[in-house]
Amino acid sequence: MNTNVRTAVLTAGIAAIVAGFAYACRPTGRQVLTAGDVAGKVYVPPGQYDEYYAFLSGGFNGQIGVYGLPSGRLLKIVPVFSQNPETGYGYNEESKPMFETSHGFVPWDDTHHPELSQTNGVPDGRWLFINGNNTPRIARIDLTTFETSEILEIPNAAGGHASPFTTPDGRYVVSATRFSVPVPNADVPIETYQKNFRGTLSFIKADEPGKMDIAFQVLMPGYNYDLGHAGKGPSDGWFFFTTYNSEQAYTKLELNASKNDKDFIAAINYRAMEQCVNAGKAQQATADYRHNYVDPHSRVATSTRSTSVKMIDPRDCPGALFLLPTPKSPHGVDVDPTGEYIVGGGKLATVIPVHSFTKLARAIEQKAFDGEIDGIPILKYDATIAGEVQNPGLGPLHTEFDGRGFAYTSMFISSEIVKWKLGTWEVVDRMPVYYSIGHLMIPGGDSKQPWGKYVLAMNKITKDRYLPTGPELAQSAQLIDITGEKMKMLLDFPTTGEPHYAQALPATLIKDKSIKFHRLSESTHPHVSKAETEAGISRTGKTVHVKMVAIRSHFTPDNIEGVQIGDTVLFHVTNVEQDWDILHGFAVLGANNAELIIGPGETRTLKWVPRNPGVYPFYCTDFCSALHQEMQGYVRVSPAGSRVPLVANVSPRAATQAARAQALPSAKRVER
Ligand code: RUQ
Ligand code: CUA
Repeated sequence: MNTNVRTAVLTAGIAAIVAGFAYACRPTGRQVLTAGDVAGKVYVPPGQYDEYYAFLSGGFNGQIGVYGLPSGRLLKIVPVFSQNPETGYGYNEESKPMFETSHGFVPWDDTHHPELSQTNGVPDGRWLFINGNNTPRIARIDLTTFETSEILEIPNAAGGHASPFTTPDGRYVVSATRFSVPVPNADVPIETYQKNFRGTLSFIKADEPGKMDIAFQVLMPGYNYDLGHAGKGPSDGWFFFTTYNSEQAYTKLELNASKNDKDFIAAINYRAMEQCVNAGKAQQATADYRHNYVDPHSRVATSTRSTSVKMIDPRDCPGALFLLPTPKSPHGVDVDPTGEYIVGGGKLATVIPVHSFTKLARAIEQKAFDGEIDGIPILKYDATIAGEVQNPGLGPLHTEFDGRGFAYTSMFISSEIVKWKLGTWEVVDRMPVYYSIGHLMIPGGDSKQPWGKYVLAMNKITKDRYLPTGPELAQSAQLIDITGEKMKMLLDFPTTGEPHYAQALPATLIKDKSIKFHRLSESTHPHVSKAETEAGISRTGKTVHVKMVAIRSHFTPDNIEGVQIGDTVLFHVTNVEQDWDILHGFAVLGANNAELIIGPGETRTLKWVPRNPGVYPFYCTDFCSALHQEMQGYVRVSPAGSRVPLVANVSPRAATQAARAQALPSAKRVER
């Protein structure tokens, strides 16, 4: 058979397998625990807490779902790359800059990989990072507030998929381009792919809030880059990335990127690369990217533009980058807790290949090379491979570890989790999952110290597992007990969006650091009202600023007159409550962009451009108190040029101040 025919047969075969397996496998053979046993293991009695926080990517909804484990209860949605009406994120004026990119305002992206910050290779509960896949970005979520506090755009990249995996010392998170593109991007024929298209690996400084930035980028061959993980222990200082499409196809990748028996894991000694960069071996390359950051005191986001990065060609740093042949179109690359084993997930491979770091280091020393690509030496497969897990199932994707010497690999095509032993490579258990598992997650399961009590399966297809809800069903997670020799299925629970990957850690590492309210006394918001006496109204040209206070159960002011057609009204509403979980909302009839939700001690701004004269009510949208329904007010809007004076019923002191501030502009207006 020539290669094309063989590939076609293989692809057809895979398609048939996918179709056959994807949802045909109902529970078979396996002893399922009785309902009573299982219920006891996932039951969290009313008033008690879950043992773990789990952070599940929301996939195409651009958010993160925070769940308690083992109950599977949804605790919160943290909006990251998508506007969210539940919090007003991306609608209120303070948070809009978080969506600024070199392409303008991008309020919806695709999240894939949550990654907890680590100290000494162990999740520390300070931050969570997650990637935006489409317009490549990385966000930092502050785990004291469960809010997105920082977003960095990744330039010279297209599709930030292998991202944002962290180094054990927390200095860097990474992002590798999924799609190769011209670097810098340029108008070239697509058929010049091999000549003009390149990949980049980005190392991003991540250990200081507010200071995320590209430390350096590494120029790579024009492949697709899929996933990455840092070395640890003996392999600390190295980073491993999977590549596929080493064929460098640019059309019908399904076929044309599945020809080679092996693609590569790129192994990069990033400390050596860093030294080369510091020694001036990198070029200053043009770039265009944004860094968006929420000031912790004003809670106002700003967006800053940068226009260059340090870019290094591996040829200028010999000995820092190698390619490890790995079968076949590998997807995941996972490093075991000891740091010795590097597991590839060859989605079209029939084995799970495991490289040894010791052998890798020796192979480099002995120059056991098999040619090179763009100056990057290719190591001999036999020189680095530690073993292959035989007959693991079909479609190995991702591997996590329990810290007791076992690995768990998700098998997409055969819809199962396979447990195998590190070192002997023997399969010791299998658990069917429903259906078509992508990632799996053990709390701390990609770190030096897994809390190996559960594995969570995150499945792409739900089919018949829940009550039908039309053509689109909830995505699905399944919780499995891994404390015994055999895995035990405990729980199905639906998830929001597509939970590509997740991270989890013991709740004790986070829960006591959670902030209960923002201190009003520390607010530096330019339009804060720290007391009702500071509320008021003022006009600058055609902009009306309303400084408003929300407190149980009224707004100050609650009646506003003198707004005219042609004005832009900015309601700066401060929730002056200093109490946990007391939020207020603000909605005004006809506002196009949003409502507000205002946390205790916070100031949020709603922009409103009234279109017709009339009287418009506003009210609190968050049921805050017994008299929540009384929490309302009116704005009177008059025609342009009207003589209705600008007034708001605030406290007498505030009213005098406002009148003084108004004296000039309103006199002018009367003359018009
Ligand atoms: S991926 S299903 Cu986007 Cu992490 Cu593997
Ligand atoms: Cu304030 Cu309801």
